[in-house]
Amino acid sequence: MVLDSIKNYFITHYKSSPLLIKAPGRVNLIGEHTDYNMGFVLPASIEKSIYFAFQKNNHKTINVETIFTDPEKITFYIQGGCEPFKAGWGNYFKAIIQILLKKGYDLHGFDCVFGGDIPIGAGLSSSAALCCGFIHGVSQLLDLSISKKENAHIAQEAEHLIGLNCGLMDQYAVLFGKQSHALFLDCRDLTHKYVPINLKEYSWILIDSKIQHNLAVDSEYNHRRNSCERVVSIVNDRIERVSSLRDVTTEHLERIKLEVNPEDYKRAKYVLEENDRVHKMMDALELGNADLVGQILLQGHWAMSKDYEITTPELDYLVKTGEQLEDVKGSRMMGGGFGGCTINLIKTDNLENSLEIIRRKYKEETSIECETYQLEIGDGVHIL
Ligand code: GAF
Repeated sequence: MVLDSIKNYFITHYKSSPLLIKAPGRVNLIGEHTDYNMGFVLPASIEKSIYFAFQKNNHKTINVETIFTDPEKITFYIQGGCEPFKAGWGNYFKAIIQILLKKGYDLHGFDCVFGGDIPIGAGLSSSAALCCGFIHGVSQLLDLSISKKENAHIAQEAEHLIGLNCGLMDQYAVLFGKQSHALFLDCRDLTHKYVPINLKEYSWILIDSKIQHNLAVDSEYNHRRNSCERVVSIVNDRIERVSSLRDVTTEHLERIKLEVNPEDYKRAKYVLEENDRVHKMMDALELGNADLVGQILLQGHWAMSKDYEITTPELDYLVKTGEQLEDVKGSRMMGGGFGGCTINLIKTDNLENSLEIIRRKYKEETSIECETYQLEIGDGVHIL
């Protein structure tokens, strides 16, 4: 539906048949805040996406517009600079255009209309979809031959310019995702492999707490990263040369425990344990053991709640409610934190009943109507 609206709008207003790009959002099964610590993650690209329509123009300007959330048309100049704009999304395109120009890419001039159905601030990485989809579209339209790897790094740099010192999980999930599979990514050497995640008799369900986050504005995300970096630097000073938490062991942590501030210690310990959980999850999925998968989800959630301290009371309530239901094997908050969705593994038989209970209890507790979606895993960014 969104795609049709964009296509029709483009044809009516720009009088041509555009190049169309689909850029998915992502979920993450496990491995939260491990990417910038060079650890492991297990995300997947989803059907909910941002769609882009592109055409070249002869005006030496880049016109980007959306008719959906924050409708606005922004004009950027290929010599650099742009007209003043209000919409938050404009900052991402501004940053990307700046980076592409700095890298020496010739951007000629083009028009772009975009829009999508990824809920914003729901932990489904609409910003990575926005950045990676735009970069891919520009590259295809203008024959720039930007590889997926370079795309991921440009999109990450754009996030950093805007203020979120994120890792590369979201960009890799959005670019390399594959239908019906999760993507196991080693964030140090950026190698990946695909993992089937179908568990017989169970469904993966997303529950949107409707508490929206804006990680680039909340400084809490960057504070977590700083905590991890402080621990790495103490291990470096006191024990041995390490370049990230990936090289730090539990023995290292115990040896420096008295020298690190207790909060940083707790954060680092969480990251080490979360990396282990990614491997445990891979094993549990391979065994097709839904109980074990559920337990790992729950361990991950409560560690994020108590040690990394990035959940909210609403998300904790959703997870706790699921824990009381026999058919819910487990759930956890997903993404950077401070709002967004939980991912849940729920018995397919009687699924609607389980969801009904969760929706009702959540409403009673918080007065908020949560939204539930069946997880559909689609392919990474591609031309339509
Ligand atoms: C956000 C970031 F963008 C990712 O890089 C990752 O750190 C994630 O939070 C937490 O796992 O989505």
